[in-house]
Amino acid sequence: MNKPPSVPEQFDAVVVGAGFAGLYMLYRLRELGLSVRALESAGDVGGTWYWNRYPGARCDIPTTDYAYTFDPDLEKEWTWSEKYATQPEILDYLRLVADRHGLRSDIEFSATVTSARWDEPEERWAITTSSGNEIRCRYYIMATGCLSMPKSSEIEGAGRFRGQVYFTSRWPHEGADLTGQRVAVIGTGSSGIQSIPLIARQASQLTVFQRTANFSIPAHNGAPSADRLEQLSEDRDGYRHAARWSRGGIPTDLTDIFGVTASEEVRRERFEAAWAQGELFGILNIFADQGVNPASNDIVAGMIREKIRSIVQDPVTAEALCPNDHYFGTKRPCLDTGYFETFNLPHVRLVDLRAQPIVSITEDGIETADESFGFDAIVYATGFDAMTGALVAADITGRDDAPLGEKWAAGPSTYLGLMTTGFPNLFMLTAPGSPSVLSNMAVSIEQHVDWVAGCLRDMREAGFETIEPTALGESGWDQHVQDCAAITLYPTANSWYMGANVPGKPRVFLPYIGGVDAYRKACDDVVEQGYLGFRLTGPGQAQCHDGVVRRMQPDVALVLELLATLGLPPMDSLSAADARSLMAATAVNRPPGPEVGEVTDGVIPGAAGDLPYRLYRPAGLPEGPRPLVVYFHGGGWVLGNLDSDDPLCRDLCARSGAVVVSVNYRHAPEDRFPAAALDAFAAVQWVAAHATELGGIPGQLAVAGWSAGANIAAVACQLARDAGGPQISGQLLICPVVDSDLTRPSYEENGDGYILTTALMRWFWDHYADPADRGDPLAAPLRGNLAGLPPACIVTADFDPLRDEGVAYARALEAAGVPVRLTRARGHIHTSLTMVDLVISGAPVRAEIGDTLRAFFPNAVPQEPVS
Ligand code: NA7
Repeated sequence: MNKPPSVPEQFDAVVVGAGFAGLYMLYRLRELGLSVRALESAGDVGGTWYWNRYPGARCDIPTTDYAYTFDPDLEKEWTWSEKYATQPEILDYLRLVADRHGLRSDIEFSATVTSARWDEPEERWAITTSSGNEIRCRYYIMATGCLSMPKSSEIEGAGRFRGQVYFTSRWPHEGADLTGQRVAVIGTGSSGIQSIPLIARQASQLTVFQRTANFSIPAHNGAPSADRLEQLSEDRDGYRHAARWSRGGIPTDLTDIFGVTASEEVRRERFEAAWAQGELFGILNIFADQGVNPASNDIVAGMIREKIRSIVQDPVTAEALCPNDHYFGTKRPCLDTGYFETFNLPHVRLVDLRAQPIVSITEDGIETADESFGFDAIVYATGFDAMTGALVAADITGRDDAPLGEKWAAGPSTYLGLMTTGFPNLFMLTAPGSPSVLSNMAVSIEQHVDWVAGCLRDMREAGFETIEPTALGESGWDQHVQDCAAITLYPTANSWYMGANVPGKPRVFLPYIGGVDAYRKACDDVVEQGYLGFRLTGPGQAQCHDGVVRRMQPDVALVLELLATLGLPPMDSLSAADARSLMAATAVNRPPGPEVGEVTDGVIPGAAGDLPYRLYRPAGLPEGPRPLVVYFHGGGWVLGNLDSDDPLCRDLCARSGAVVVSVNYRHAPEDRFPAAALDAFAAVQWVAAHATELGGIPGQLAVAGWSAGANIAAVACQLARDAGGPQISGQLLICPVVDSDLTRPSYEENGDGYILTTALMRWFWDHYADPADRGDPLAAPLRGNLAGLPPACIVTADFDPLRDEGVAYARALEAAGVPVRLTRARGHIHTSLTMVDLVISGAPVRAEIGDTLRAFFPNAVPQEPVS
């Protein structure tokens, strides 16, 4: 196979790696009729399953699902012997696949890629290998795995030890006989937890050095799950389809039970069932909110700790084995066979490195802050430079001689976890920004390989030869990946998902947590939209449909999906009474919002009769008067009441430290324009006049509102200015209605599908004001005199029909000399910010609003914002 370096071999494609991903990629490229060379540094196929030969190494996804599905005959012929297969069995499986499809003839083994350089004029990759060969190819595909680059040992003195040294990730092929030896294992991730019980069987003494206690549940290994086998035999295609469109790559009925609201009995029942089942996606699916809500997560974590305490006899050891520094699931949980039980053996000891850190490895063993240990062998189960390690180490240089490592110095950036700008025709399978390690890898690998193969086929058919993401497409995807992570608890942990296990590695959440199903849909949408966010070129032609494939906040998208399944009638098709009932019904099970110190209801005189109000006093603040915020609810002047915006008012109160007075006003069509606006002004006047008795600071008064409530708040500010009082410190207008012109572009772009529709807005106006009145500044404050108004905070949402008029009001206020803070709720809809604790991604925007409210009152006692 070797050729003199002066005559580079030419291929259409080079694939690096012959593990699960590389083998299937090779298969698909050959199927396309491309010439392909696969380069594999190991002596055989298998990837992860070639290297990780430590005792106890097994998959942690059930074998019924941890397999290729592209070859139906193989599926029928191959039978896994266990629920979780051992490394040798999985390696046998991959060898069989390679042989069955004659893949070995295109694989060069023991060939490590030393560099790859994009040759711009030739539009080809120039690849060199450890044997000095140069290979040239059009398409360069990294199938190098997510956990393939072992973390180098950063422990002081690691090279000094004179006994045997083993790495779980590079276990000797001939095995290691530890019989009668004094063995140390450093690391209690999956590799440590799987190997420790088996090493304990051989060692005369086993000392486990634990830096972080890890969550693990019993695998209950044995025969493959009868239930899954039955489902497969009944409808294999249906089962595989369900896996491809599932959250994690295994068919799972996602629960809608919330941990925080479930009864103790339901909690226990669900936990015990998951514990008995022994599957990762089961224990991660006890409650719908366990990945996002600390209180729900604590319920699961607490139950696992109970189990650990019930297994481990020595209470001190049990306590040290109980994880308590991260939320359950935020570091990869483990499946074990007798792990915790191992610590009941007399010759096994746990050393808690939090209590006595390792000072150094010595010639004879390990020295901690408290003790010196002598060992015959040290086993490092210290993990990997995950997800980016193997890619960066492969010395890839793209356009303008820019190395990938430099581009990713502050964290990886990819489009769809498949490609990255500046590196044309470089495909990365299961790279950062794709579900990969958070999913069943077998399903994710097949999806990535199929996407790449489909892309190359499409390019060939259209006559394109290069493909590269655009900067916009890629930055949009990076943002989406981080948005998805930000609403979960995952970024809080020092995990390898965050790069936190490797000293100096940037702290960025690496995989895509939005789900295999959502991810597959995004990849498909990109193709359907003409390779959105990619630039393609070929002889005499180029194509670029630039754009961002997912701009909406992921939890907002989930809310919209859920609403769509309810099949509710459009509000604008209902009577006002029915619309009010519908609004009340949809609010029934929503989260209540944060606790505040005190909530009292009362009545104030309005412009034409009493107006109910609800007052929220902040908790935990020093006694004494606080600034006041008069708040008006949304609902198009037709809907809404004190209850409808209760969670938002609690949130505003908690974040701002102000007393919030939410006031009802007369609604249309019973009381049409200008009743609501006049009530609002009357309410502001009354609250200002009664500031002291409401617990407020006289002269420190802001007005606020959402939607139509923001409309009347803005009008009240204009009326107060004209009337010479009361003095208003600031106006907070959240997604305000400020004009009756429904032709701005946002009414077109966001006119349908985002809860508030253009049709509904029209319905609201029809109920509220005659066409002749709609230009009156009391209805459309944008058309009024804006000079001398109080400082404003205007919040607009990207997917709101009202977005553009909010921006227009901000600009107009600024032009009139009014200080304005325009806050953009990126990726949000009109109702997002009111959905407290439901649309979690709204929290940072509400935090910003809280800051602005506090800034309206510079003389008030400064208060800590709620987190
Ligand atoms: P992991 O899960 O990264 O576990 C590595 C373990 O080694 C973990 O307990 C680490 O503690 C520990 N570690 C790492 N560096 C040190 C040092 N310097 N001193 C002491 N302890 C250390 O790797 P695995 O190989 O077990 O599993 C990887 C994945 O493979 C697994 O998630 C499955 O998906 C399959 P830390 O938690 O960082 O404090």
